[in-house]
Amino acid sequence: MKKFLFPLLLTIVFAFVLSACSATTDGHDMHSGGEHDAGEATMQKLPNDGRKIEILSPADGAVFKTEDSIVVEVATENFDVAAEGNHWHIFLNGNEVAMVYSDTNRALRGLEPGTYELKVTMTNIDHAEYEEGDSITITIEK
Ligand SMILES: [Cu+2]
Repeated sequence: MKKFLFPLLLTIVFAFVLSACSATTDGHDMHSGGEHDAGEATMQKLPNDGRKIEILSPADGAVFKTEDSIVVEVATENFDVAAEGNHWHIFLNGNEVAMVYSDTNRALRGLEPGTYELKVTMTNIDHAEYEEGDSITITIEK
């Protein structure tokens, strides 16, 4: 009986890990591109060299309802978001949720209640990020 149970347990654990992985991958579908899932965490950060990005809205500490559309608007200096390949990334609690090309705003919807660190970074055509971004904290209430 024990000899049978152990592989069965392994299979269950493995299936669980697999489903957890695919759930994470689904989240990445919010990317407008989505072609840079692999190796992102290990990708080297680029020095800013005078490039700046600032979150204009929401305000730091802003509170929203779950049904709200949260418009993230940024301003950049020495970084043209409309230039070929240039774009910026939005992270919620460290998870990348959007890549924005040729625009300085993006609406986020359907966030679960909770407190989130909302972070933005400028990135080049290869999705390599400039190390200094900007971040604020927002809260979503039911
Ligand atoms: Cu990117």
